[in-house]
Amino acid sequence: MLPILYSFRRCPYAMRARWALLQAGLLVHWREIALRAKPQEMLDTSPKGTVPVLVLEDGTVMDESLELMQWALAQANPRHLVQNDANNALIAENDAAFKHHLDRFKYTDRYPGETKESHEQAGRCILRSWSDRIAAHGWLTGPQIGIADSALWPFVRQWRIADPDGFDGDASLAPLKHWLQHFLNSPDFERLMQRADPWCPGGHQPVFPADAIPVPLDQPLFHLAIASDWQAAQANGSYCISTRGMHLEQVGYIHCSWEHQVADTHRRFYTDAGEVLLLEINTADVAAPLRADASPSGELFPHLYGALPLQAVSAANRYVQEAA
Ligand SMILES: N[C@@H](CCC(=O)N[C@@H](CS)C(=O)NCC(=O)O)C(=O)O
Repeated sequence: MLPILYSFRRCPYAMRARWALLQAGLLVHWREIALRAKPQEMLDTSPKGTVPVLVLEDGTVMDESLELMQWALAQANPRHLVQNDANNALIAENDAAFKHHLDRFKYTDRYPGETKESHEQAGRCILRSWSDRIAAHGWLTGPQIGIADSALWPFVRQWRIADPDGFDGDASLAPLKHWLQHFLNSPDFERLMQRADPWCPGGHQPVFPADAIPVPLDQPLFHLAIASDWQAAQANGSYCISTRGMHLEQVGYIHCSWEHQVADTHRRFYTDAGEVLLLEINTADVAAPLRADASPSGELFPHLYGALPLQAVSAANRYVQEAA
């Protein structure tokens, strides 16, 4: 049984929650809702009536997006998103001051007595402070991506949608624009914005992400490893190479194959790689989440969203390419 996620496609809080679920390699039953007609099941679970809401198998309910992000990253944080006070302070600034100005800038007519200009100015002032941080450090709170980066970009996107010319034309926001583009260009953005019809009890129950499936645990997984990488892992205690020349932290997961996919994976990426080992992975000994995600061709491949413990590898034999 998977956790249940009540979500709304364009809600920035739900977007950041879905982003964290994607990063952590998790799969959930996806109940897309219409804000004007919230399902009674959701209100019974969380009477405050906001999305996102995540309901775990044991009945635990999380109905604050930040709580949900933190829970997801506690399951797996393969890109090592930084979580510290500086990140929390920025999220607090976004959720209070920036959201306040964003709403009044975007929907001024819903707030009698407010002027668009004052909120534009105040919102831009916050955006500039974030842009300055990115210019100085690379990410909002330092040289490494943090939970604040992942939590804020859907709100910055909303601001830009409300005022694309003002946002793009403001030279002081150039670092922020570039930062936003990083998220929008990521393949995860498309997955995050997949559409689903509003859920109704007894109706079709899709999963999120819609192009993924759970990895069956009754069959081994395989991973082709450069022999020297596998030797280095013996000293480190775990293996953290995603695929040839790429680290787990860069990619976000370790590429694996089912048995029938190994030969083709070798042919495509490893023929000139020197000594290559075929690791056979016992899924029962893997702690990090496993999820099978669609590759660009549509073929599903199993992915491990964390380090591969050495004891989960039941065999590591030299891979000999099959005769063509
Ligand atoms: N603090 C909540 C805020 C969530 C929130 O306000 N979501 C909006 C949608 S973007 C909502 O559900 N509003 C209820 C409504 O419009 O009826 C969180 O972080 O999850």
